[in-house]
Amino acid sequence: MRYVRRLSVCALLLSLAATPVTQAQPDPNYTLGDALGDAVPGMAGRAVSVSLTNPDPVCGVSFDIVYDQTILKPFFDPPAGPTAVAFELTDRTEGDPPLISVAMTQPGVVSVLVGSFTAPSAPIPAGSGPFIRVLFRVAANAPFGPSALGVGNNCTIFDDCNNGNISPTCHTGEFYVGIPGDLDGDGQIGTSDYGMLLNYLFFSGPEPYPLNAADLNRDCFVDSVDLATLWDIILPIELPLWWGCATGRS
Ligand SMILES: [Ca+2]
Ligand SMILES: [Ca+2]
Repeated sequence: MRYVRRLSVCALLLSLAATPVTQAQPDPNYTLGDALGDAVPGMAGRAVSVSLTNPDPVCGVSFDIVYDQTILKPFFDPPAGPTAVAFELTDRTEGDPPLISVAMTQPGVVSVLVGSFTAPSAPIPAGSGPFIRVLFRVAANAPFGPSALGVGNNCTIFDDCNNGNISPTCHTGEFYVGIPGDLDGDGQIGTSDYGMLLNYLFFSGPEPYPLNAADLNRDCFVDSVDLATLWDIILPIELPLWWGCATGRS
């Protein structure tokens, strides 16, 4: 069973104040960010995954996710506090339970802190990939297309749990609001989307983006079933039935 201790926002601020951030050139070997998510308008509880690359184990990380308020709203977790935002851990952070604070600290900003801060513990092992997923809901009137997810403010890696900080290279990501079946992002569902999926599945063509737009039966796989489903959707749109002109049996 997953065990997670939450920090209050006050504890978060106190811990950050007690841990002076070293102003240094970003280290290209350590990266934080690449926040990615996708959904259709009105969808709730959609995960924005945030990635971390660290060649050595680290004690923790802190960063802000800056999002477009007209498109995204935090998916709150009321039992954890009035501004607490729901999140999920990944395999990278589940092994050694860290302290976690995920909270909306101002409109348009969710602040995240993950770490133990008790030397010599190092809860995040060396590796690369998503380490936390923060949940949002998508506005019902969100426009289609990408919007930036900034990861920059307070972007810090806590190296050795003893005030040893690293300035990582911080990468901005994006949230994509899409239409199921629109795989080329032109806002329409048509034969070009079918061709793209056919090419991807059988001819090593480029991967549709976002890939979730191609999982039309929501079984978490993209395969020939989705291709057939897409054709069923396209057929009545692109090939309307015609009134015939027959005069007898051929
Ligand atoms: Ca399209
Ligand atoms: Ca599928």
